[in-house]
Order: sequence, then structure tokens, then C-alpha cells
Amino acid sequence: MNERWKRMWEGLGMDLEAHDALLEVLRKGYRDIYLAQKNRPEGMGYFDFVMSEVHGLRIKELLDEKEAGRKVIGAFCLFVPEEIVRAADATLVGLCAGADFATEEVEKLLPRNTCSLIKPAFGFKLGKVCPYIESADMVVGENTCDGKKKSYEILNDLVPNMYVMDIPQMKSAEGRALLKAEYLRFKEAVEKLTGTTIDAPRLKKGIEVVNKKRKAIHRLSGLRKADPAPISGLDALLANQVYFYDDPVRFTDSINKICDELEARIDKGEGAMPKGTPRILISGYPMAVPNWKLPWIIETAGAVVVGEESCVGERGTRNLVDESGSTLDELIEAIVDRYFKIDCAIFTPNRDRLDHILEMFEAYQADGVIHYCLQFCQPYLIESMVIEKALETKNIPVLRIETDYTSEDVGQLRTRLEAFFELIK
Ligand code: BJ8
Repeated sequence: MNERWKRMWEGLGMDLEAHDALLEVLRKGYRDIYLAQKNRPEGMGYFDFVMSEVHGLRIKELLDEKEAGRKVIGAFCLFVPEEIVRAADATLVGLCAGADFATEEVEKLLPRNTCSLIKPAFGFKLGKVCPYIESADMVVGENTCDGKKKSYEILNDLVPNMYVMDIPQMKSAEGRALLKAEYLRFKEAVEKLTGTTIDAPRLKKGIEVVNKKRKAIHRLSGLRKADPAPISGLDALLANQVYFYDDPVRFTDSINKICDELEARIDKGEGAMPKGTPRILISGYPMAVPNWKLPWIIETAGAVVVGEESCVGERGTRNLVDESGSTLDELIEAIVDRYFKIDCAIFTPNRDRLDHILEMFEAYQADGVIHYCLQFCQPYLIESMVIEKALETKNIPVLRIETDYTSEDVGQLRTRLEAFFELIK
């Protein structure tokens, strides 16, 4: 264990032994899944480095920022507007956990049949193994689904400075007004935390930085439309995951560099996998680090993932904020406009999501859709049946997968996926 980082984690009050066990799981998963891939773009070296230092150097950077007077804000959902956080010179980091941890302890606080996004978040906190939540000056929750809404009442007792945002459930005028009111309340909370007044020039700058990050991801997504796909779905997913941790300016540069390399690959007809490999669109639930299970099985079973209709993917990065406004109110309105288009399954009705899946299926020249859901997530599980029927009526091959973070069903999933790819061929 790196002595310097060990002292840093100790300073954050973390449990070093438990953390070491978590890091081992992360490193092993990374070795077996990522480093085992062939034909990766050289630019992925940057993301390999970020992953190797995700609890080391990146945390040191955040602590240095705190030392210099800046604040760190953690969030579990992409409804938390990074533009407002950046406008106050603070840093937003994602807190979603993609691996089970301290499950026995968690189940003393939450019902066993709580989804695998909520339980691990509690497990990481109870186990004292996440340097991001331990570094955060404010943790933002949101009442999206019922599971999150109720569990934040309990997390409130474990996390100092917990803030909960009210999110509308319908795309009505009242819903939009609620989102605007909540973003204004959040702006005030961020101003109070940071001691910085957010004016129009600051907010404009925040919008520009985040838009650039999204534009770089749009460029990467556009390149994945080529056949052969120039980058594996696993590598593209990693880039989308790092989006939530990295310094935004450095991240933007790194994505643009990899895109330059991918453009050259496309010109030469090179791909991560051969031309004609079945192309898969994953739709559904967001995949947080180190949840690489499904794309790993897909890409070792003879197909390639070309897009993710997911919060860690296109649902998260679709649409920019209009930068043209000059007053604070115009810019806040533009932020609300952008975020109100997010088609999370917590909305009712949520017709836009099906349109986006169909749009992406065409644009990415996909051969089939895999609807991915974690156990006990009612919003996405219920929507998955509607989506399956709608895709089938259009003769689009679709497979519904419901799983968890364990590796117990890997064999069974592989068999189902291989059969699905045979059908597509
Ligand atoms: S915008 S998808 S990040 S809420 S999996 S906790 S819905 S029971 S994650 Fe999400 Fe924001 Fe929506 Fe995206 Fe509940 Fe389902 Fe669990 Fe979920």
C-alpha cells in the first residue's frame, strides 16, 4: 500500500483494512476485464492511469483544492447541475457505487430488497471505504425514486451536511417550475457553502466548462457509429464513468485526444472488433464503477456495445445548456431547460425515452437492444416491459436482463446472450 495515500486515507477517517479489500476487488476486476482486452486505443492509457489513481492522486487533488479553500460536493444523480457547482469554483463528484460492500451492516438499516445502487452507497459509507464521500463538504441526494427518497432520511444520520433536492415526477409546467425553484434553492445552498456569490459571468463560465465536456463525449459517441466500431463498449463506458470523477478540463482534453486517434483508426478501417460484429445498444440503468459485468459478458460473447441509453452514457450527456443568455435568470432558465429533458424512468409518463432508444438504435446502426436493469429497481423494471413490447412491434431484437452486482449469474447470462447474438446474426 502506498504509504503517502495510506496517511491520506487515515486522515479521512477511513478503515484501511476494509478499503484495501475494496481496492483489491477493483484492481482485480480492472486487470481481468480491461487489461485483458485486445486492440485498445493508446489514448486509453490515460483512463487506465485515472483508474489506478482513482482513490489516490485524484483524492489528493481534491484535498489540495479543499486546502486552497474550494469545496467538494458529492452527488448520486445527474439531476444535480454541475454548472452551478462550478460557478462557485467547487467540484462535483459522483458517489454512485458499482459493487456490494458491507451488505450485512446495510441490511440492518435498509430492507434486503432495496436496489443495488442504494445499498452499496450505504455500504461504502458504513464500511468507511469511499474517499469521495469522506472528502465531500456537502452530499446531495434527490427524491427521484421512492427507494432513494426514503433512504436519504437514514443517510442523513450518517453523513454531515446532507442536502436533499426535490425532483418533479411529471413533465408539466408545474414540474418545470418546481425544478427551477429547486435549482435556485440549490444555488443558494452552494453559495452558502462556498461563500461565493454566483453571478451571470460565473454561471456562464460554469456552463461553458460543462458543455465542453459534453461536446467531447458527443464526439466520442459519434465515432462509435462507424463499422467496425473503433473502440470497445467497455472502453467507452469507462470514459463515461470517469466523466463523474475527473477534473473536467483535463477530461475534455483526454477525450478529444482519444477521438483524434479513433478518427485515424476509422480512416484505416480499423476497429476494436472486426467489421460485421453484432452491434448492441444497452438501455436502462446506469453502470457505476466497477460494474462492468454486462458489457464484459457481451464483448466476450461475440458482440460489441456501440451505445448506452443510460445515465452513465447518452441520457447523462445528451443536450447542451444554451450559453447565449446574459442575465442570471436567462442562464438558470437555460439550465432548467436542459435538465428537464432528462428522461429518467422516475417520470410519468416517460414517452421520450422510447423515442430516444429508437433514435439511438438507428443512429448507431445497432442490431439489437439489451435492456439492462438491476434487481428491485421498480421504475426501470416496469418500463422495461413497455419498451420490450414497443421494440418487438418494430421487429427490433430485444433482450431484457435483470441482474445484480454479484458474479453468480455470469454463466447463465452468457448463455442467454450468446443465443441472442446467434438470433441477430
Ligand atoms: S436520473 S436513473 S441517476 S435517478 S436503480 S436508485 S431509480 S430503485 S438510479 Fe438514477 Fe438520477 Fe434517474 Fe439517472 Fe431508484 Fe432504480 Fe435504485 Fe435508481
